Amino acid sequence: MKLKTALKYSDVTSEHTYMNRRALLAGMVGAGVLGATGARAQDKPEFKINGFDTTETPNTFEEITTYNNFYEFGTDKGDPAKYASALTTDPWSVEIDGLVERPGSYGLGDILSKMDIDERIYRFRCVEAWSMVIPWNGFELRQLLQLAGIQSKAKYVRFETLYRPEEMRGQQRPLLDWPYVEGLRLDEAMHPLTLMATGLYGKELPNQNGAPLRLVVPWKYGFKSIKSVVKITLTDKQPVNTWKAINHREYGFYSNVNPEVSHPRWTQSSERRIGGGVFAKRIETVKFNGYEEQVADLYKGMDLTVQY
Ligand SMILES: Nc1nc2c(c(=O)[nH]1)N[C@H]1C(S)=C(S)[C@@H](COP(=O)(O)O)O[C@H]1N2
Ligand SMILES: [Mo]
Repeated sequence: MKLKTALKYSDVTSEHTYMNRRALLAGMVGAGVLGATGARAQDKPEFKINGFDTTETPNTFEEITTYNNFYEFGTDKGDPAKYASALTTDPWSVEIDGLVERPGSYGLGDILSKMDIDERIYRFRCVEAWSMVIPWNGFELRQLLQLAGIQSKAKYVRFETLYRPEEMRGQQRPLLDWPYVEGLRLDEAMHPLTLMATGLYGKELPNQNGAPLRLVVPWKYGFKSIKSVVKITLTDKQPVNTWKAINHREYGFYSNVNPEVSHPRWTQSSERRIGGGVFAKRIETVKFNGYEEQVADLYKGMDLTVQY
């Protein structure tokens, strides 16, 4: 495993120091963003994307690992933290098949030995209108797809989560149509922002966050970021993703963060930043979750109110 970033969590002594060093690097301290009022209390999120990283203060490890959506372990936000330790994540392999040159079962250790592990401080926006800032570790999905070799007819990538009801107690009930499935268009999958996360805060990925390997697509609603991936299929047909299959009026295939397209049951124009406290004001939701400059080109000519 090769670590590319100069500043890693393991370089510093505490989460507090870590965040302040990140802020210093981002030039935020001088601007007073870390002052008493804090970015979380402001109406407009104040941030820049420097390279890959947002300049906002990351949520704490505690927040990121105790407020989760992972229906394989139950539907309450606290269920994954309570029950996901039952999941065996070693050994782990990923079946890569479909329109690839080298289909087969790829062991996780083998994959990791070939990937460049980076740190990415990403904004994360759930379709339920809450958000966090998460310091992930991981590698770009395109590196893995290139390892398998992409055939020229491939247009989409389909992902599948593990199905193991003995260890994933939520799968013993028909909460969703198991296994959880997600998909991306190939150009979205090849975008350098699209990450396969293997850790957070420089630590191994906790089970509740989708260990040992989960997708992270920061400009899309959180449900696209499928957890505990065991299968990746390149295909020429748009995959049917789990949430769209359940309710296609409420959840689409693209699922790009878009404040102009409301969910049928609530607005998507603002969000609640986790950790802000009960009195914190909601912050404005921004198009493509703040990554418009990086990804808008992927959707040129598309009507995003129709292809939501
Ligand atoms: N397999 C699987 N992946 C999943 C989910 C799930 O229930 N099962 N929930 C999704 C939703 S709705 C969100 S918001 C994010 C939550 O990721 P986090 O718990 O790491 O913040 O995971 C996504 N990936
Ligand atoms: Mo979500």
